[in-house]
Amino acid sequence: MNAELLVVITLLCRTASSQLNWAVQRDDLSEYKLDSSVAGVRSDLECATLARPQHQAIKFDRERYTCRLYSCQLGTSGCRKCRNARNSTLPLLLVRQLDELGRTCWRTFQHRVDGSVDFYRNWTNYLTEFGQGEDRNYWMGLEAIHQLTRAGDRRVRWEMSDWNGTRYWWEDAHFAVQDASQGYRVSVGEPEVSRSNVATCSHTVGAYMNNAMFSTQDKDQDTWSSNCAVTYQGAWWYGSCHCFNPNGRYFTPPAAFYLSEPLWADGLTFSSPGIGYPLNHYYSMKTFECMVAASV
Ligand SMILES: [Ca+2]
Repeated sequence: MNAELLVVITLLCRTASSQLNWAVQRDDLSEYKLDSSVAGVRSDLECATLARPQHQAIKFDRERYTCRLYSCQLGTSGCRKCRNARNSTLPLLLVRQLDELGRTCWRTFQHRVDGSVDFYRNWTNYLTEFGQGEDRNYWMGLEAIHQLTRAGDRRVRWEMSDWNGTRYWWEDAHFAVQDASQGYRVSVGEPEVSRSNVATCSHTVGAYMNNAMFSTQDKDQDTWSSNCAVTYQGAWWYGSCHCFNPNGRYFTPPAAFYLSEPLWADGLTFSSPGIGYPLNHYYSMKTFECMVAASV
């Protein structure tokens, strides 16, 4: 690798279309769409000045003097995953920063891709990391999530895909997890419609996530008379009980398509008000990923 590229360089240019800067970072181009390719460009800097707000990554080809402009297929604030940034097999791009604080990528703290890791675990297990790494089935650990978000100014992004390959995402402007003495209580801002392609529950509805402590099968800290973690076979910031259940049981088709009592809502389900199947508790998603804005 070119030594100069080991350093994440923030270009000082500020384009007319954006006040955010750019950083050199790896990412998965399959999540982007090539919008245009401009010939006769002489530098990264010039390439960056050509980007419009929809362009979330650019790539300057030094040999052909060509600037490629990419939009993200997961919304204007999507793509740019930290787990990709650390994957040396992926191409180096110039990516737009996520926010004014210089964050350049989404850090994965939870991820499900298949049923090869059991997520129905106890409190002690959820305190620390488990799984196969951020690219696959993964839990960062409550203490690490607390440390990552303790400043309290993190954006959070949720992504999932159904068994037809349709991808859904939504974001909240704020996400912070308190420490062990507070039961790893979460505070989460309201969903931001402009950064989402799916409507989701309001977190301030008392039954759901905001201000909930974390619960596991052996530590009931929810607000329900029974134990949400046992009933819904997961571990989460349950209120009474959940709008989505990322750490629930992993189902594969055809079982994933027809959850019903007593399995209703215990898969990787997502309930979107007013939309219906498959965005309700009868359908278990294929993948789920939870991320916060961070830097590499
Ligand atoms: Ca309870």
